[in-house]
Amino acid sequence: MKSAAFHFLRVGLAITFLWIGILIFKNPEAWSGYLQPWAAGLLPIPMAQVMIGTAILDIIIGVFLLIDFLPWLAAFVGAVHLVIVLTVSGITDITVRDIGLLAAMLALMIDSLPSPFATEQVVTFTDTGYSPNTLIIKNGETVVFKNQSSRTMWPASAMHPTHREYPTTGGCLGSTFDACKGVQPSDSWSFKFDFIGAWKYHDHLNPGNTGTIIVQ
Ligand SMILES: [Cu+2]
Repeated sequence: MKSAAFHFLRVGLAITFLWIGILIFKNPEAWSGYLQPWAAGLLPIPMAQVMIGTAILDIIIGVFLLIDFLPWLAAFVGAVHLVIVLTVSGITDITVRDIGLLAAMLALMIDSLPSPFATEQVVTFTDTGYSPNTLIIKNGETVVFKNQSSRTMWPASAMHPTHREYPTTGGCLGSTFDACKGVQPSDSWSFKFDFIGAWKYHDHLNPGNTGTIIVQ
């Protein structure tokens, strides 16, 4: 998740939906012509209100996607909207584009769905080091580093001493994958992994103790 491809798709679809929303808003009558007569006959409220509502919905979807706010929900509503458009407008010259947009929306939704199965994974720190030494997790999962040793623990991204290997900034030294302080025996420190890769870490107080979190 949150790869460059996700952001290209998110911003591209945001521009498309904002743009179409504004176009419909400026000229609702022209766009209502795409509705098949059978679909127009089903409307419980006047056509002009339906088109204004559609314009507002498209703009809201566009704004949500643009600011990366609940992108899975915006993409879901956008995909439902496109299915309705494909259904009520029949096969026209622009159908081909709506199919592509629908596929892109579904891809965006699937990629940004919050995982209901996201669980906590545990790495235990003992006097002999981190266990398991290599832990494989799914992207978005949280790892709890539990200190069950007799000394203070400080997990942090490779490389010692700069801690810059994990690709975030804003930590105390480099990456945010950094406890930034000693964690006392029987305490723990948690970190949520959002980037796919093999992330090496070490104990900042005892850099010989290392481990790897593989995020898939
Ligand atoms: Cu270090």
